[in-house]
Amino acid sequence: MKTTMSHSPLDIQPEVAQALASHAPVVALESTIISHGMPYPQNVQTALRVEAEVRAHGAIPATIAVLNGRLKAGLSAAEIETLGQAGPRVTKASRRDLPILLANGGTGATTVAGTMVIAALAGIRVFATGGIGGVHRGAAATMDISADLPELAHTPVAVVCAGAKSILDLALTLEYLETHGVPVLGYRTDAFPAFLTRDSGLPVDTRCETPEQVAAILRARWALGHGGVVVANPTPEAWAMARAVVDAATEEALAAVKAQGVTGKAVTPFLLAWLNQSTGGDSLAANIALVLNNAALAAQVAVALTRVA
Ligand code: PSU
Ligand code: MN
Repeated sequence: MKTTMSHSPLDIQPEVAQALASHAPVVALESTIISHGMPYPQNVQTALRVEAEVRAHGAIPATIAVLNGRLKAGLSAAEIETLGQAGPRVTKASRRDLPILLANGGTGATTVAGTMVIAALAGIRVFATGGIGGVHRGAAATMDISADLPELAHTPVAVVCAGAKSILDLALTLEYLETHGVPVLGYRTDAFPAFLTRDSGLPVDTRCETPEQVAAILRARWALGHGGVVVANPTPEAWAMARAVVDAATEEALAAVKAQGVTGKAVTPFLLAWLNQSTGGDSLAANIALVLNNAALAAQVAVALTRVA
């Protein structure tokens, strides 16, 4: 039987391709946060504001997704609108979902793991998101560990985030990252942030005061080999929530996951939606503020990376 070499499944938006070719700063952005992480229309508004924030800090944004069986680095506003309107009807695409979407011509919104895969293929080294997935509470029994963590172990992309939500077991999440050699940097903090709150009570590996210090560690990481880095950037003070409020909502949300038998990739979107509802929109407002904050820092880090060390 005659076989042909398949051509690349990756489409890089012309503006992004041009930036990469000229070694100009580019920041990758994920799309699960659009379709599964926030309600419409705030999801679309936020995604467009995040892109503008990246530009305002001197870098080119590349929102990443899978559309009709093609890996996309850089989306149009119309494509972002489509993903936002479709919401959870589009596949939540982590690494294991990518080959299925490619072969079947499917459409998916990429998680941190899925976005890292495509960013690395495109040659993008810096990525901004809200929070990373992690080791779930009770993982010793459920084995529910986000594919974001092994992706951070292997794929050379820096992920700027506000830490991870306290719906997870953050101590075990940091243990996993340590075991797999992933540096966790605190941006102007000594504490690993817990997304809606600024301090999980757990330490980061080192504190950085400037984007240049972050960029120096990224260069050193990649001089030693492959793999990701977590750049943990606490939610701005004005938007951070009280620990007691978040803890109470989290306990309720975890109880609902159990009672309703939610499992697999549905767990994280279910917990996020529950928190948004039970905090009367406060967590959504914080979520939007922290993503914008991460986009600004990621752009500054991408700019610093393009400077000669
Ligand atoms: N945490 C958030 N908001 C999010 C996510 C996580 O606070 O939107 C999304 C990200 O796309 C992340 C994914 O990569 O959930 C993790 O899902 P899972 O736990 O199924 O790997
Ligand atoms: Mn999971």
